[in-house]
Amino acid sequence: MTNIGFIGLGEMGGRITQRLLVAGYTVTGYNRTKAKAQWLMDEGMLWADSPLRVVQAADVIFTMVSNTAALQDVTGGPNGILAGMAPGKIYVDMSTVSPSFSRNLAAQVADQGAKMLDVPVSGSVITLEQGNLSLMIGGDRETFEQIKEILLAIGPKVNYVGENGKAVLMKIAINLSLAVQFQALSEGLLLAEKGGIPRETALEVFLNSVLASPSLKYRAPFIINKPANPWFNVNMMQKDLVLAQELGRELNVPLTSVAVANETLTMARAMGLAEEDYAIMFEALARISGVEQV
Ligand code: NA7
Repeated sequence: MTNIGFIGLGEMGGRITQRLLVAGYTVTGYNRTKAKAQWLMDEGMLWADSPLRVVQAADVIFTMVSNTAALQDVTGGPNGILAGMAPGKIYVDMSTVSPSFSRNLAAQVADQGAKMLDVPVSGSVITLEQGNLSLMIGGDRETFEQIKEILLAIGPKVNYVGENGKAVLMKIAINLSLAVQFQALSEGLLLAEKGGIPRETALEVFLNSVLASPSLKYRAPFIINKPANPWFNVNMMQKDLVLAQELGRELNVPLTSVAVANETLTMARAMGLAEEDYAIMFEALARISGVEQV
């Protein structure tokens, strides 16, 4: 069976690694903060001391880190991924980062005789745990076919999108709706609440309506009960919207609803809520609407 490497064992990367271990793969992992990976070592993951060491131990290497700067940190330098890339290795980045950075990285990987795919995912912690994650694939189709079985062990929906960078572009195009939908949900709920309908009632009716998307179904309840650990915080959500805005400017596509949702996230940051799950957009809008928090 293929030896797998995984770098970036956060909320998503950690759980994906766990799925790969359960599927029977040997996984060698690295995380900047080693303590956060202890639970995976307890479940059989092998530890390596740097991204380079992971690459040396594996044939297919995954990364899933916060943003473009983090990806630069784990790929560059003498202990980075690029230093170990060689013919026969396949590198898969699952982070949501700048598509142009991803394309450049793929070119550097190809210069060393290896292959890279961008494979971002749609879905959250709960989607992943339920085995319903959706994966988008950018890069050459042949490389995708080579590792399709591994990707299917992560999630049941794998969609080939196009050449390098196209899957991460697609992911950003999808993710902008998360915040935009939450903005509209929050505004509707506040209208209902200020008009005299209890928040719980309004939320329940909303989630029984045709507007209850899968993402709103799992995240809207956070308006009533905040999660113990944020699944995707304000900073991370805003990172995706800013990536969308950069693409909008580059491709001349006005993203008007994104601009509004992005300002709500900035408002939440200004209120000291940057580390909260982005469902806190509701609270930020409630405060400026003069609605008491329950
Ligand atoms: P998390 O849970 O915030 O995890 C982020 C991971 O990225 C975590 O392993 C971090 O290590 C790692 N990270 C962050 N910055 C760096 C730097 N500079 N160097 C090395 N490693 C770093 O995010 P998610 O799992 O929810 O999401 C990951 C990506 O998937 C993101 O692009 C999403 O948009 C989609 P740490 O544990 O903090 O040491």
